[in-house]
Formats: sequence, structure tokens, C-alpha cells
Amino acid sequence: MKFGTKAIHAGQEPDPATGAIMTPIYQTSTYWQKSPGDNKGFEYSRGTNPTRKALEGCLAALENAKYGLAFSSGMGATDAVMKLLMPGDEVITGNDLYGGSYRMFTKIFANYGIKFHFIDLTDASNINKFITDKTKLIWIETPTNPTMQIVDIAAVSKIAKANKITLAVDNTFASPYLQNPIDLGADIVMHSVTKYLGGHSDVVMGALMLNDEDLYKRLWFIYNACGATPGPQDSFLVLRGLKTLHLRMKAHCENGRQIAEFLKTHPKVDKIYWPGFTDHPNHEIAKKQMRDFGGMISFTIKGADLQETFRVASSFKVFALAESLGGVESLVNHPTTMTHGSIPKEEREKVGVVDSLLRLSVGVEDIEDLLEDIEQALA
Ligand code: P1T
Repeated sequence: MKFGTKAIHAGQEPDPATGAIMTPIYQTSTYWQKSPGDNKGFEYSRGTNPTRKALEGCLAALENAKYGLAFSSGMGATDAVMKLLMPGDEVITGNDLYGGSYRMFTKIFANYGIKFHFIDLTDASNINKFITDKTKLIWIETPTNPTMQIVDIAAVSKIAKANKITLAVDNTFASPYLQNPIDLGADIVMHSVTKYLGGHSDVVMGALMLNDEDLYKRLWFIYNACGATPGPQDSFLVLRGLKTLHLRMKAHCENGRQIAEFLKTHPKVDKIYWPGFTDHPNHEIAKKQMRDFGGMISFTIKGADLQETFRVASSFKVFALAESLGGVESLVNHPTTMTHGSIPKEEREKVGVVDSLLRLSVGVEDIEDLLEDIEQALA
């Protein structure tokens, strides 16, 4: 089945009770049992719920995976992966990450005796220098948030496999429409479903997709035991959002391309971070592992201090100044004071996350209105 067909149908069947085409919202916390253990496969909704089950089937299919697990946020999904680790274990990850992931690693799991190496992953071979017999997990984001670095998933996977290390890829920025890490050798794909998958800025949710049955059983145990699972209403909203993922992504990519080209010629714009440019340091890898370049673009304003950057950020009329990304509406974000505020200045500045940086999540509005808005905000 091709992508658009899976987005609309995978995991879903007409409701067995009524024939309803849309999966019902099974708003129930628990299920009747004829005698203890004699049930229809559903016991208690923290662990299993039919609406969530349909969603998980669809999410798995979109990443060409056997198993899908939905969580009540992207951070909830990441937290479950980290709980596979034990004190003394080591993790290799990138030096440009969503600020919330960095905060969880350094402020929560480091306290449980897990060691994190935040390294430059734009050259996958850098990983070799940090592998020890304690390395249990490689965690990558690509494209990264917010500087759009590209990590070669297939090359990292080769190193991970050779050293028997689990590879998890946060695929939030690309979405499964643009990139499928499992096909490139990753063991686990993580998504902030809040973003492109939900697509309408009305749900916070996360997901893990994977193929290995043992790993799935371990993650399902954590999912059920720790309980960060989403309810049926949110599951329904995401099932509905997924049905247009392929249509939305085409429009995000097309608008993104036009805005990136526009910013390139703008006299007030200094650096632009977008993997579609042929002079992006890993453009060739992006071309190899992604089907298009997406709607996320970051840029710095020439010579701007914090005050001038705030002035521009607050001047948009169509783009809304807000955290998050991937919805149909365009958003602008100021990483150093918003999404990446928890990363120390000296760490974030090493990768270009400076005060004059703005990040755009390009929505699917008419391109003329978006271009006009950027022009007037920068003026
Ligand atoms: O917000 P939540 O659904 O918990 O997902 C966390 C998360 C994980 N990974 C990446 C790459 C992300 O971008 C996020 C959330 N990011 C934002 C809210 C943001 O504006 O960047």
C-alpha cells in the first residue's frame, strides 16, 4: 500500500458493531469481563483502548514498522525509551536537539547515573570516538531542531549495528512522509505527534514505532506500567489528522521551498538553515534519505540584537509567535528564549543557536500572504 492510502486506512476497519466508517471514540476506562481474564482483548484503557489501537496501527504503517505505541506527549515517548537504560549506561546523542530532550537527558536521567555525550553528528564517524562497552543507545534528531543539521541515518545505523547499540531516531521534523528511519536501519522511531502527524495544533501526543518484538514487549511494559498513554479523544483527532498528512506535507514542502529562496535574497537575512540548499553542509545526505526538504526553516537577522530580534518576532501578522511546529498554520519561534531556553548559552551558541535566530514552521496558507508577512516583519 502506498503512503496516502495507508494514512487514510491503515489500522482502521468499519466499526464491527455499527459499520461506522470512522473509528469511534471509545470513551471508556475499562471493559467488561465475562469471568476474570475472559475479555475481548481489552482490560483497562491505560494499557489498551480500541481508538488508540487503530491509531497505533496507522502510525506503525506510516513508518513501515510492525509496532506502534502512542504516548501522551513526545516527551512521554522519549521518557519510555530512556527507561530501557540502567545506571552506568551511556548514550551518544547530537549537540543540536530539541531543548526539552536536552533538559530531560541532563536534568532527569543524568541524575539516575546515565551518561550522555552531546556530540557533532554531522559526520557519523565522530560516534566511534565516544563508544565504550557501556554505550547502549544512540539518539539522533534529523533534521535537528532548530539548526536543521542533517545526520546520515544509514551511516549511524551501520556503526550502531556493528557495536550492538540501539539506534533511536526522533523523526519529528521530517515526518514519515519525508523520511523513514527504520528503512535506513534504525531500531526505534520517535515522533512528537503534536507536530506534523496531528497537524492541526490541537493535540499533544508522542509515538514510538519499531519492528523488534522483544524491544516492543519491553517498551509496552514501560508504557503500561508508567502510564503516559493518550486518551481516546486525542487518539481520534490524530487519526483524523493523519488522513491528510500526505496532502499537507506536499504543501508544507512547496511553501517552505519558496520561503527559503525568498529569505536567501533578503538583505536583512544573514544565515539560513534549510537542507534543500545545495550549499547546506549535508545537502547530499538530505537528498539521499529524505523525499523533500520540509517546511522548517531557521534564519538569523543581520546585526540584530535581542531587542531587534524581538521586534521582528512580534511583527508578524499571519505567522503566530508560538512554540511548536508542524500545524497547518504558520508559526514563528525564538529558540533562545522559547523552545531552547533550557540549553546553556555556551552550548547552544556552538551550533548557531544565537539570540538573532528565528525559526519558522511554514504552514499551508497561500504563499503570497506568507511572503508578504515576512517582508513586512523584517522591514
Ligand atoms: O512537545 P512534545 O509532544 O512533548 O514533543 C517534544 C519534542 C520532541 N522532539 C522534537 C524534535 C520536538 O521538536 C519536540 C517538541 N518541540 C517543540 C514544542 C518545539 O517548538 O520545538
